[in-house]
Formats: sequence, structure tokens, C-alpha cells
Amino acid sequence: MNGADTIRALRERDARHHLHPFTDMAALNAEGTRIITRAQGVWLHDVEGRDFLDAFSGLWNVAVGYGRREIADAVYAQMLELPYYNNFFKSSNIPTIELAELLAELAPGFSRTFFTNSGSEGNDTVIRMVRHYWARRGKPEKTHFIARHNGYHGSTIGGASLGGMAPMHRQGGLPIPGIVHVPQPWWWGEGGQMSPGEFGLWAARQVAEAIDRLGAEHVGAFIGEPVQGAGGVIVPPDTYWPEVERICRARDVLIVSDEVICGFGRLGTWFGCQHFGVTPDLMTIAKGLTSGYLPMGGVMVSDAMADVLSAGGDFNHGYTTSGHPACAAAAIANLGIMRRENLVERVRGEIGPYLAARWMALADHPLVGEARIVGLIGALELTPDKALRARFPKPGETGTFCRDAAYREGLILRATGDCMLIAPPFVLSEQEANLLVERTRRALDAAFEHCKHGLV
Ligand code: PXG
Repeated sequence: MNGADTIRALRERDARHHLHPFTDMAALNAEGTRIITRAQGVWLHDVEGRDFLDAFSGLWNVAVGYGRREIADAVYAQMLELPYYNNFFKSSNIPTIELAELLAELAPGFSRTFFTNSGSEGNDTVIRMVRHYWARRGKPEKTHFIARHNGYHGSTIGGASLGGMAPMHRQGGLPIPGIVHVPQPWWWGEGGQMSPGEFGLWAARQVAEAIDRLGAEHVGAFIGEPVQGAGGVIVPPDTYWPEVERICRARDVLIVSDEVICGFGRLGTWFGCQHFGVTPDLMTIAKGLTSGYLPMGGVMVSDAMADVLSAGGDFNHGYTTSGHPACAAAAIANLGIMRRENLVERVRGEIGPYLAARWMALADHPLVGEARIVGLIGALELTPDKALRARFPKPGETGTFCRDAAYREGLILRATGDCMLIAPPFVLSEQEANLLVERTRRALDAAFEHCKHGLV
């Protein structure tokens, strides 16, 4: 089955028929795609027989690790019992009821959830829900959103518009009207001479200024990821979130915490906003909700908001597969594993600190300007000059080289520009954490050599 001819044929079929997300198809088809065949724990296995330590949990989502029979069994049983029915037309199904209740238990104060199939749909739902909420409150002009440059909120028109990714905005005329982007709280890259604490306050004040420029009577909500993920694991200074919360509360602007990456334990708390001591009005969820075993997302709504939304009248919004019973069964099994195995506590008190100590030691590498990690999400800023926090002349090249070098070492890392990112599964063992760091260091060494030659 896995002869060289078969592999080549698979790659050719992929090239002929499959358009990949966020991919230069010409470049990929010239190189040939990496075909993953199976996985167990934190390990991926490819069609060529190689094993990779997946330090990225798929796409930030496989929190409980691969190969959990319990989730597969729950989904199989549900598929046999009731593979599908919708939640429109006065209907519901048992797994969705149980999941909604379980989520309410995990997030005190958020006893109601609207289900979607992805984080992107979750954030599209947020846009419509916030506007609907304010209309119901008699303030239909509170339609604007404040979001951040380099934030990521998905790929749908709404999600990509809330996001602050310039390359996405350049395609297809985004963002949609009504969204204002403010600077991100990225001290290493944009903090200049300010201390991190001062910079956090400065970045928060940009939110206040944007609201005040528009007039708070026109602003519905602020949206942010507790820690920006795709943008480069940007951990805001401690001063940032509490000040953003104070600013929004003072102006009657809702706070949306996009928990798609940070939710369900990634930072060592059930929700990322809890790590920063902030209480939002809405939380977008996806990824870790099912650990990627099946697609599911949602919007968790604060009780105060949900009371307004539930006080009569339709919210004309929903998806065929909102609250899909098999996806809900996967989520229940996944969250059951997290609770039974105390995985969130493990991230906070055991494997998180264990990995952090070793990850932070990579800051001594000549190529690393800053190492940062919270729970099990971390980054290394690569730089040609640590003291100046300098950027490379060709942005992204060193990061890409380092990522490819890691791949050759049998380690999957993600690169955002010249920043190396990790978000390993919560079941990572100490031995695997050591391996992750050793292989990262070897990839850094290779990238450093490459840079030296590049500079000669
Ligand atoms: N919000 C956040 C914070 C995300 O990270 C979404 C919303 C959208 O979720 P869906 O399920 O629609 O993809 C995301 C997704 C990357 C990468 O390369 C990150 C995401 C998706 C794809 C790639 O880092 N995040």
C-alpha cells in the first residue's frame, strides 16, 4: 500500500482535486503534500512511515491527544441512535441538551450556548447576536465592533473582517463596514521603549480612543483573543485586559472573548479570560470543545445577555447542523476525559510548568529574542539582534526555515513570520516535553547556521 508509487499517486490525486486552505497551490503541488495516515497520543504517522511529535495539536485543537477510543465509541453509538435531527422547529436532542448543561457548569454565569460548526461561524454569530441584542435593548445604532490588528477570528466574511490579518483583508474587499481595528498588545514587536506594563495600558487606551472617536452609542462590542494565537501567541502584558475591561464597562460596550484557542484549558484555566481575571459577555468556542474529533463551535452567552435575547421574539439565525447530536456526543466525551483526567489542572500545575521551565531556557539561544509560554501555548521570537528586538531583512524566511528544520527533526511547529509557535496536547509526557525542546533547539541551531550563511 505504501510503496513509492502509491505515495506519488496519492500526491498527484491530491494535487489534481484538492484545494488546500491558506495554501499556495502551485508551490504545494510542486513539492507534494504530507499525507498523515494515523495518530496516537501526541504522535502523527505519515504515509512514508515517519513519526512526528505534534507540538501543535493539529491546529491548536487536539487537546486530549489522538486515538481516544472513548470519543469514537460515543460518536458511533450516537450515530446509530440518532445520526441527525435539527434544533429548529421546537426540536432538541439529548446530547445537545447534555452538552449545553455541561458547558454551563464549566462556565459559571454563562448558562446558555448557541451552537455552530466552527469558530468562524461562531464569530459570525457574534456579530449578528450583538447587533440583535442592542436592537432589543432599544439601541439599534450600537453596531460597530472594535477588534485588533493581527487578531484572528476565522475565515468567513464576518470572521475575517473581525480579524486583523492584512493578507486576508487584501482579498475580496474586507473588512465589512462597522469594524475598527486597534493596535495589538504585542510588546516585543511594537512596545518600543515602553515597559511591558506601560505598553499594555497604552494598547488598552487605543480601545478607549477608538470607542470615543466613534461615540460609544455606536459601538456594540470589543472582541479579542485572550492570547492571540495565529497572530503569534501574543501574550498581552498583565495590565492590558483589566484596563480593556474597565474601559468597555465604563462605556457600555460588550466584551467578546474569542476562546476558540484559549478555551478548554489551553492556558491552564477552563477559559482564557479567567487567566486574565476578565469576565466577558460572550465567549466564542470551538477547537478544544471536541479536540477536533468532529467539528463543532458555539457562542456562550452571559446570563444577563441571554435574558434579553430570550425574552421573546426570534433571532433569525442558525445552521442546519447547529447542535449536531454526534458532534455534541464527541464534545461530551472529550470534556469528560478532560475532567476525569484533570487535564486542565495538569496544564496549570504539572506539564505546563515543566515545559515552561525548559521552553524559557531556549531564550539563551543566539537566535531567540524572547521566549514566552502560558499553560501549554508558547512562542519564540527569532531575531538577528536580541538587544534591539530587530526584525530580519526578509521577514518570515528564518521562521519558515526553522519550521522546516523542525519537521526534518520529526517535530511539528508552526511559524508565524519569524515567531515559532507551540500548543501541544495536554497529555504530553515529561519525556515528550524534553524531546520537544531538544528538537526545537536543533531546529534553531540549523536556522542560526542558515542565517549566518545568508548574512555572509
Ligand atoms: N477564532 C480564533 C481565535 C481562532 O484561532 C477561529 C476563530 C476560527 O475557527 P474555525 O473553526 O472556523 O477555523 C480560529 C481558528 C493557524 C490557524 O494557522 C488558526 C486557526 C484556524 C486555522 C489555522 O494558526 N484558528
